[in-house]
Amino acid sequence: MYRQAESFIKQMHAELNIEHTVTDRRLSEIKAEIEETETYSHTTDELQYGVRVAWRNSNRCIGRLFWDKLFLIDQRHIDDATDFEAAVTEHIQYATNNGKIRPSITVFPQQTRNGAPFVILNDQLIRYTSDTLAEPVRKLVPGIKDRFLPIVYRHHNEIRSFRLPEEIIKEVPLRHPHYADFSNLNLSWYAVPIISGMELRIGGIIYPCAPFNGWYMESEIASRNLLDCYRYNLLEEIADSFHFDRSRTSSYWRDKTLVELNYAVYHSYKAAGVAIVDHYTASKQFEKFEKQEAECGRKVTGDWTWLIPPISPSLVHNFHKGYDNTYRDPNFYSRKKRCP
Ligand code: HEM
Ligand code: NRG
Repeated sequence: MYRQAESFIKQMHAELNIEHTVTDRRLSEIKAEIEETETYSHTTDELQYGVRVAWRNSNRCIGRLFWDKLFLIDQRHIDDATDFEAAVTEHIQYATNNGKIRPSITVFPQQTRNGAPFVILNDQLIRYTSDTLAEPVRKLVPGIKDRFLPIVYRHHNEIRSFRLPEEIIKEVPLRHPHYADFSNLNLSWYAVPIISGMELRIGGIIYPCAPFNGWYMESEIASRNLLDCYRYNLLEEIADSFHFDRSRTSSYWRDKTLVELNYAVYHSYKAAGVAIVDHYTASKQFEKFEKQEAECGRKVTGDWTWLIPPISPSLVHNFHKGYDNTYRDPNFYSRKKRCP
């Protein structure tokens, strides 16, 4: 634990040009705290810097240009279930900001030798009950009638759940500017993706409950959520709403549908005043991030299989280069394997 803390504090102080004497003082403080309590706690500044670097180190994320703008909501003091539910609700409201999405992270108490008071079992805070990915939560809470999943969480040793008030969940109706019949499908998607199934690790400390969000890239919704055969599987219905010729593969109806659906999602979010990025802009932003990191003398790590967009991948620069997929801390780690 001390060695991980030391490497984190040294990295932070070097990047922020903090004096050596301050570093030495902080390190001996941490050493004493670990000897006494088997752990230590971060100052607000350390947590602020730690969450931002965790985003910067997220190998699978194409949105990292804005890593140093991440907004921290420090809720490490919460131990009461009612306060916890209020804090989760507040995160959704603060982040949504009526469509002008604010990239944010709420950090709940860290893990100690007695475990941690809170863990969220949902993989995202907002998820439709009709989604195949809702299955693990539906098993835990049978008979859900709402459109959105309740939040299921562990408070110490007790599994609890609560409903989110629907009025705080912003959604976008999907329309196509040129294909009127597409709107007859009455499709919509929620505005803000808020990942709640990952744990955050900073300087040897584990935060098992630290939901975070940015905004969507259009292809996450259009190319994957709505079209994957194990998700909403809507390729044929959507192609028909565009009146494309599905009688032969060589009409390229699948590819045309994919492109027009990405176009529809992007313009629907724009029309609704909800932040979204297209895959070209995201990729350009990522290129800028790579240049910026090089200028700071840092190496960018990345997972090529996740960084390339699921539409026209070979038209963006990421496709044509390799990435080193080494994981560096601070970072976010998937907790899926251990969850029911
Ligand atoms: C993954 C975009 C903000 C951390 C991804 C993916 C995309 C993306 C497209 C791949 C998702 C997939 O294929 O399922 C963006 C955009 C953001 C943003 C456009 C806008 C600001 C953030 C923030 C954080 C973050 C604020 C953390 C503080 C991650 C992580 C993953 C990821 C950890 C991997 C998730 C996993 O393994 O399931 N991001 N992101 N991103 N992003 Fe971002
Ligand atoms: N593909 C998932 C969301 C994964 C993370 N994407 C982001 N993250 N944009 C989906 O719901 O489609 N973020 O923090 O903004």
